[in-house]
Amino acid sequence: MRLNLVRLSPCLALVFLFACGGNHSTNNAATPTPSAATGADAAVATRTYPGVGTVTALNPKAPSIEINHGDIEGLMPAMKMEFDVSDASLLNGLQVEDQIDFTIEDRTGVMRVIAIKKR
Ligand SMILES: [Cu+2]
Repeated sequence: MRLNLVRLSPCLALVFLFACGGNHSTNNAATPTPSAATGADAAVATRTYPGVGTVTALNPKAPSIEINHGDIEGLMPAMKMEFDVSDASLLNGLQVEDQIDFTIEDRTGVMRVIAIKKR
């Protein structure tokens, strides 16, 4: 029994890694800017992406926002997901169901929303 478990766990770890590979954040890490992203530069490479979507939840305490968003070219397909926001004040005046334009900052795979505008 014990031997079986020991042999299984690395396999399970791999399974989880591959499962996570479907996540868009892994894609980001795999597509650094070809020219500038080497060494220390890669660690601070920051890109921004425009998005459009519908607010599905607001969490000013995190602060974070859940958005049902459309395709974000070069970053991820349409989905509903939660984003950290750079400042809780970005959520001021927003309500669930609001249509928004927003900007995602992607810092080497760490994403957060840095701007939100109601449509
Ligand atoms: Cu997403």
